Amino acid sequence: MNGLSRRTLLAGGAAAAASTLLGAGRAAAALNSGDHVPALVIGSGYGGAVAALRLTRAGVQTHIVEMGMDWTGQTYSSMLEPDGRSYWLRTQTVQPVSSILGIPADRTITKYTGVLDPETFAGIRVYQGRGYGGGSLVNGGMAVTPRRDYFAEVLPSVDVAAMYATYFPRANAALGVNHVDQAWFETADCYRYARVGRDQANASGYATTFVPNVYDFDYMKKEQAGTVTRSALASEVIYGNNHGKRSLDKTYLAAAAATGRLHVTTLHTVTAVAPAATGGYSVTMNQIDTTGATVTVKTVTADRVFFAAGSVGTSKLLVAMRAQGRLPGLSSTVGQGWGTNGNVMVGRANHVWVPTGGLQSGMPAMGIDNWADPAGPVFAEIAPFPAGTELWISLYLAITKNPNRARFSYDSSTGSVGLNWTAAQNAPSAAAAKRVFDTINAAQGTVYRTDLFGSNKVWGDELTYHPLGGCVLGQATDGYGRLNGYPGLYVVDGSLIPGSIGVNPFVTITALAERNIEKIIATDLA
Ligand code: FAE
Repeated sequence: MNGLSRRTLLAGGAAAAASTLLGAGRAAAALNSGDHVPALVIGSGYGGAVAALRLTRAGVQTHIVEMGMDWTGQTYSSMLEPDGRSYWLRTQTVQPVSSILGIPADRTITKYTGVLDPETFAGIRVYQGRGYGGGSLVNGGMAVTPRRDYFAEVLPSVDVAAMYATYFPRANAALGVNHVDQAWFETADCYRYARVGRDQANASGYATTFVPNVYDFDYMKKEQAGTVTRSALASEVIYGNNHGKRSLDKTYLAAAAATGRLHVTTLHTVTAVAPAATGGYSVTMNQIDTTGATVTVKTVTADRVFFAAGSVGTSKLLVAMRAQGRLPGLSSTVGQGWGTNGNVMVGRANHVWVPTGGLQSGMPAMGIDNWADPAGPVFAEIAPFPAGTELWISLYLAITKNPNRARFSYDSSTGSVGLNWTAAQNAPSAAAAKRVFDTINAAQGTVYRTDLFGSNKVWGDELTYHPLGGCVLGQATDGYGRLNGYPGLYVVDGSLIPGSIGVNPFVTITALAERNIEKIIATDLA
């Protein structure tokens, strides 16, 4: 119980009482210095959204603090003509595919609190979403439940039967996961690239599988038919979708808001969490403007704090708090066990008589499943290259079983947190992917593109879309995400998963959060 009853939580605090509610049920008032709240969630991605929904439904006044913007009522920038809205506080784009035919892809933009952040460490660029909805705003929507045996291998302390009977179905339902109409897929122009990728893989002896998505496939059908405004078919994806996508702001977060107990403070970056003299935790945050400048610094207190800042955000914050002596009792394993989910990108050049389509849906619908191959498990998403013109390129984001891990550490001279992943650690990912794509190239008589990730470079191995770990379940926390030694502090996001899950990760992050928050509400908040 940690000395706090549900009645206290229900009573809320001054901030909760002072908030006015918008039509959607979300409180308009941002947090102010001195506020005391029952539950504060740092970040509004998958882990944060699950915590917010389940806490509010349990009657708890819940405050989300999110460093990015609330994009409700705003528009995202075009993928082909990116502007400041596309990147987080950058004056130049940092496109995952950095060049084509020797021509650099990046362009100058206005510095703004845009939606995609390619956070750059010494040996890896980690792409993350910034905004109310976290990664759901920028991701490809691929909603994949992991292989049961690999989930059990990665998280052996978790009851696998309960995950697959209860929490994965719960997550898939709440996320609005849907399946492409397979008959339509076979004829739709926008999925020619996926059919080409599938047929070439099958002809080389590899199995393929349809991949569910949170993008509304009925909406996409209408896009193809020309009866609605295009989004996935207008090359929109990594800078946000203006239509069609069931991002978290439209699913979990909207449902939490509908309880009338959700309070959201955006453009605020949490910088410190420490025990408060009066009990609970003191949480310090910088309110920023859209140039990234700090407008004011606020400190509030919270009875419970849920870390949902993502694998990188949560790990960085906790490692800094331990090093600065604010949470000195955190486990030495906080900051460890970080990995890239084995991500590596690669492009193949098709023959001129094998077009991949000038119109390509930004939402992938098909994957090559070679995970069962013990010599080098690979699950490769057949990715779009939505340049708006025929390029004859097959692009893939391969997920591999890369055993390498890295750790975050605090640099007291700069006050920043670094990550010691090295470029060499991606070698097993490229090696596993090479076996598959060498075979496909040999069967097709094709070659790799060597111009997409730098000059004369085959592998897009300096980036990841799938940061995982840094605060591993059962090591840095107990078996449900409680931070050891600090009652009332919880981790609920992708940092709990130790570096790899074998498929695109957000369904797993969501389902694990569902499992953990159910236990926490039942035992700590009863
Ligand atoms: P996340 O969604 O990153 O949310 C963390 C939130 O915390 C963000 O909104 C941050 O702005 C916020 N934050 C961070 N630090 C602070 C702070 N100090 N104070 C306040 N707020 C803070 O975390 N996964 C799939 O399963 N399928 C896909 O198709 C897929 N495609 C992807 C495509 C791209 C381009 C990218 C970047 C990712 C993709 N992912 C995909 C990965 C997926 O989006 C990611 O695993 C989840 O978003 C991680 O969820 P978390 O809740 O851990």
